[in-house]
Amino acid sequence: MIHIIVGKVKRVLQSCGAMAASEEDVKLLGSVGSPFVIRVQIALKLKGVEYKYVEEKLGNLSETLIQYNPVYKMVPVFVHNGKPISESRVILEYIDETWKQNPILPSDPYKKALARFWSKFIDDKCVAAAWKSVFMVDEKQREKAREELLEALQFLENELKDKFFGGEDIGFVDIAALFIPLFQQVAEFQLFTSDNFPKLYKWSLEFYNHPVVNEIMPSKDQQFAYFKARAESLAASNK
Ligand SMILES: N[C@@H](CCC(=O)N[C@@H](CS)C(=O)NCC(=O)O)C(=O)O
Repeated sequence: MIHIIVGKVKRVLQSCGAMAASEEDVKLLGSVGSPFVIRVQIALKLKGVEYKYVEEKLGNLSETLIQYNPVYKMVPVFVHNGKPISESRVILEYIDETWKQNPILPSDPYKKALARFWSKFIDDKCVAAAWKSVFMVDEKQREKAREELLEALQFLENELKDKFFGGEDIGFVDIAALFIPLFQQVAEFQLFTSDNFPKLYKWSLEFYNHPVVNEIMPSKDQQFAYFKARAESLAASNK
């Protein structure tokens, strides 16, 4: 008798849990092809979190987006139960803390600090140099940025010890670093090969072959369209 009652209680609790999960209001404002948005999409997919995607047009962002992110006026913006969060790395941390399954940050404080350090390094050194190496008008400045980028990639090459930066599974740094293989596809120059950066090269193949990444990564055409829109948006804001 007692186990029948326990079973009933469990089923009621489970259905309450399902209701709570489906009542969550999870929204992502993004722009197709944006590496920063893809970061968030990969994290949500890894966690199995359902969300509503709202497409924004770069250079002509919606009023809603600007209300949510008046400081930077950028995608991605993640909205959880009406509360907006901006900046892709901040969003990743929020997602990891809110949905505990399949963690993307290590629990060990030192390893967590390192993951934060390297993901910041990727944004500060790799992403910045990558943009410049493509968008600078002056050929000399583009060349200088390319050298800076290669220098930064060497640090990452040295840092890569396992299959992924996060070990055997994809983690925070891998997600942050998706910029690199994505950029390789659209850049007119060869960023890394199996000769100059063998570990990064192998990592990029493993990364792309990961079923979640593979499903989320945009097509080449979408990436080109994104880079074109980004270039136009940057040019317009510099006028
Ligand atoms: N640091 C930001 C960078 C986000 C960012 O650069 N977003 C770009 C698109 S990739 C954007 O929204 N630009 C506004 C525009 O071009 O109108 C993050 O990590 O989320």
